[in-house]
Amino acid sequence: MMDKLTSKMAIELEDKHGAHNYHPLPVVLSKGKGAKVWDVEGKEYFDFLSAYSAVNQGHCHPKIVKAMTDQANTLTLTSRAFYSDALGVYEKYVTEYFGYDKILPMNTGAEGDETALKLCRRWAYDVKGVPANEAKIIVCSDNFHGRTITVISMSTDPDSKASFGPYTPGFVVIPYNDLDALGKALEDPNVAGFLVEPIQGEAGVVVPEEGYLSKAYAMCKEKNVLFIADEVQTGIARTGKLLACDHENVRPDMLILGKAISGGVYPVSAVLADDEIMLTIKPGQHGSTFGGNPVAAKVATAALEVVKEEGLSDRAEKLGKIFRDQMKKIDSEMVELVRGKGLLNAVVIKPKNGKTAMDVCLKMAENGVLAKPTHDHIIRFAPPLVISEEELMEACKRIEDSILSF
Ligand code: IF1
Repeated sequence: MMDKLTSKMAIELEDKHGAHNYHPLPVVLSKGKGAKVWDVEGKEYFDFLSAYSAVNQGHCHPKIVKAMTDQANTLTLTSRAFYSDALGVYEKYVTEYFGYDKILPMNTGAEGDETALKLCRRWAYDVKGVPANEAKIIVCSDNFHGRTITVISMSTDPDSKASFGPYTPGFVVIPYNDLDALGKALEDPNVAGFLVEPIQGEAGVVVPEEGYLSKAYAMCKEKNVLFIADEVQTGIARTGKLLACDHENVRPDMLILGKAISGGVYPVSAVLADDEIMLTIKPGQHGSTFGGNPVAAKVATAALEVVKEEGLSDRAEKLGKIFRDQMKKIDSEMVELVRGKGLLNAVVIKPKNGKTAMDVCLKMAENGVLAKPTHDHIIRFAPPLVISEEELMEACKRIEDSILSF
């Protein structure tokens, strides 16, 4: 019988036997419930990362877990070589939920983005009439859309991109939140789509100016270019609306979802679009072994029901305002800037006496709040949307104590 696993042992196992493609905080989690997680030694934390906004409904939500276990005991996977009694029912639910003709179900966010890129190119050739292999897709600098070779071909982040060439061609990079640059790029008749995050998550929760999304959408429509929203991180109530695009009443031509569409219980992603776009892909031209499997269908249905039943969008809106107010009250020159929407927020940390955002995160972990810096000086704060107001206030106090300790 192996000795009881300690945090130290768990870290050594991962270091010895796992690829070193991450450098985690030295915290070994073993239990989660709601807005809280516990490490191997039983220490309790408020989770302010939510697995990068995948656990919006809270850890191990009973309704979502039950949906998974019930289906897992019935039928887990059929492949799409056959129909299943779960997929069509889910497809009807989710297309009506978001207001689109059809869904193409996949598993990870990156697969969702790849699927949207393929649909956009296919639409370019079959509908818009762009010459074969000439389709261009506009993306923004500092984007994050996943880790596959084509997706990193669109990236401007050396960590994501360097030394993985040769890259997929056909992408035009413009600055984020810059309508003039978009206008110029749209002059090219071979442009088929504009792929954009409504708020740039990995870039450090960069919120564009009011009106950016609606004006960008209108400019794309004028040039018969598809507006493609990557809501993998900003979707599913995270920013205070069901979708971040809803803040500007923009209905993307293609909507990419992932992460919290399953409440963090199971890998589920999706592309939603109307028939003119979706039906350009014919049988045998795209797919995936697990895409649209019965467990994914039941889990995603339960996760989306929870969003409505528990009013998670309104919670995110209300609690997000409280969070930003609390952060702005912290009397420390380390707090340079607070920004975000709903419960997707970031604090830009000004180093003090050599102490950086990472030191703040390590101190916060000691004080029972988990978060991780993105790009050196920015701490992203994204708790589960089910966090209570008193839990949020307690966490804010711990964050303040951590920052004031320097
Ligand atoms: C990692 C970042 C966040 C995403 C958007 C697609 C995907 C993601 C807007 C791909 C995924 C994750 C990936 C994870 C860490 C996390 C992340 F730091 F990498 F950039 F959230 F900001 N579109 N984001 O945010 O979805 O294939 O991962 O399911 O790779 O370290 P995925």
